[in-house]
Amino acid sequence: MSVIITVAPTGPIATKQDNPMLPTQPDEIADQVAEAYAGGASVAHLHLRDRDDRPTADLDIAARTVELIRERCPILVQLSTGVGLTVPFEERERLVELRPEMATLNPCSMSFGEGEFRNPPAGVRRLAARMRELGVKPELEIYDTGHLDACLRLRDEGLLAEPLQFSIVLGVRGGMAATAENLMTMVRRLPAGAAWQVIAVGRANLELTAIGLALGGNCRAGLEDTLYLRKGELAPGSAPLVARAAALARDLDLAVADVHGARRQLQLPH
Ligand code: KMH
Ligand code: ZN
Repeated sequence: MSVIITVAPTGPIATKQDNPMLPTQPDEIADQVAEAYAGGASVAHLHLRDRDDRPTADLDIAARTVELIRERCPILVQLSTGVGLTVPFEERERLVELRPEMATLNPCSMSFGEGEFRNPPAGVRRLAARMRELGVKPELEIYDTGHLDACLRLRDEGLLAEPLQFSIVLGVRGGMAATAENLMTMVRRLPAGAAWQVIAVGRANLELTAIGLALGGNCRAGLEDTLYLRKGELAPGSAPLVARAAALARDLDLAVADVHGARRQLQLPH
């Protein structure tokens, strides 16, 4: 088994004012994804922005971004159906119609910082069913212990196929705090055979990414999760964060998966 590194170049909230290197337009995102691919990322987790840099689920913008990425490198594409807190669920769920290799599935509604992240149960079921129909692999985003239980219920209802793939999200205000203890609790509770990665948001990004790798998980790196390389030093893009994650893995004697290895491990069709 080798470590799958997912690059997350653009999130739902940060702006270029927070970090001028944040890519927001399709060509900027594609360029940074290609750099991250060269540094060891095999999956690209994507949020899109409109011309005014607001989060969007616009299918043309998404398709254009994916096309530009495919021109540059063969990285696996994972579209975020989380999109952004202001975009209605009914728009967000349409993104899977582009049939990316993967897409996120956020199983529950929650507070998210000062905003609300709406994932109504009927919508989540509909989206899970549609992803299964289209052959889009869900990345299950769990921000709390109850979110894992919700995913297991979806599995039991036949809406999710095994092996399940989880992101354990730590550090969002409204979800679990970014602590090693919370990570351990979640890892212990995962069903046998599940793939998982840590998404550590904010200051604890480096530390919890390292702990996740040491525990046998995959990892995610990029400006979506932290805007800084270290305290007071803005990251000049996602590639340096990916390079750091790859170095951490190698220092732990773990191989970094290429796209073929990632496909195999996640049991995606070839
Ligand atoms: N922004 C992260 C806290 C998604 O895009 O669907 C979680 C995330 C979820 O990446
Ligand atoms: Zn995301």
